[in-house]
Amino acid sequence: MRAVIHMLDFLLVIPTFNEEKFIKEMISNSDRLLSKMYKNYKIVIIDAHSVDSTIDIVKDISRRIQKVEILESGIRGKRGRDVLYGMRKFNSKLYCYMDADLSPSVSYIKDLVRKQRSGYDVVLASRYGLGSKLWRPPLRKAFSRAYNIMVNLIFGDKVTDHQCGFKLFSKKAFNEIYRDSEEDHWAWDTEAILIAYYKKMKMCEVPIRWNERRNRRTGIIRLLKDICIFVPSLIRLFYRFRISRSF
Ligand SMILES: Nc1nc2c(ncn2[C@@H]2O[C@H](COP(=O)(O)OP(=O)(O)OP(=O)(O)O)[C@@H](O)[C@H]2O)c(=O)[nH]1
Ligand SMILES: [Mg+2]
Repeated sequence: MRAVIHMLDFLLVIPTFNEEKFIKEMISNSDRLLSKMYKNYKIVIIDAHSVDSTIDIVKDISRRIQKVEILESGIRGKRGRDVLYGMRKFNSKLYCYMDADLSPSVSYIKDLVRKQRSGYDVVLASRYGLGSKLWRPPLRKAFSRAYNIMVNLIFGDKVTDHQCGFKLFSKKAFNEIYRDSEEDHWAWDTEAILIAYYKKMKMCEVPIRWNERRNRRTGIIRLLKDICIFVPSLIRLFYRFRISRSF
C-alpha cells in the first residue's frame, strides 16, 4: 500500500550514506527551486543508516519543511533498490533522483522537466554529452568514459553518461522500469537506461556542467573497486539484455 494516495506533481528522491557535508545545501537548493515550479512536490531522502549526522540534519529540516521526508533503507549497499523504494512510496506525475553531492546541479531540474514536457519519458543528465562540462580526477574520468563506451558497444545505445546520479522519469516510464529492475546497487543506473532503451521509450540526455567536489584525487584502490563492481555487473547486464532477453 502506498503511503500517499494523492498525486504529486514532482517527486525528488535523494539516496544518502554519510552526506552531512552536502545534504543541507542539497535540500535547500532543491526546495527553493521546486517551490517555484510546483505546489505539490516532495523531497524524499532515503538513507542507508548513515553514521555521521546526516539523519539528524534531515530530521531537523523535515520538521521545518513539510515537503521533506526521510525514509530509512534496510541495509547499506542497495542504492538502486532504495531509490526505487523511495519512488514507489509515492504517487507522482514525475519521478526524479539525484545524488547528494550533485547539489550545485539542482537548477538543471528545470531543463530536464522542459525536455520531458517536449515528449520524452526518460531524461538523463549527462556529464559527457555535447555542451557538458566536467571536472573529475583524470583517472576516474577515463574509467567512466571507457565504461560508457563499452556499454554503447555492447548494447548499441547512444547514451554518453549511464552512471550519472540524476535522472527524470515520467510516471509511465517509472512504472515499467520499476517492474523490470533487477539490479539493486550501482548497476541499477545503467540497467534503468537499458530497460528504457530496449522498450523503445523516448529518451534523451541533457548536458550539465559539474565540478566533482568529493574526491579530488582517484586512488588506485578506488579504481580497482570500481572495476570489481562494474565488470561483473556488465556481464550480468549482457546476459540479461543480449542473451536471455528477459525484459
Ligand atoms: N541509500 C543509499 N545511498 C547510498 C549508498 N551508498 C552511497 N549512497 C548515496 O548515493 C549517492 C551516490 O554516491 P557517491 O558516493 O557520490 O557515488 P559516486 O558518485 O559513484 O562516487 P564519488 O565519485 O565518490 O562521488 C550519494 O548521494 C550517496 O550518499 C547506499 O548504500 N545506500
Ligand atoms: Mg558522487
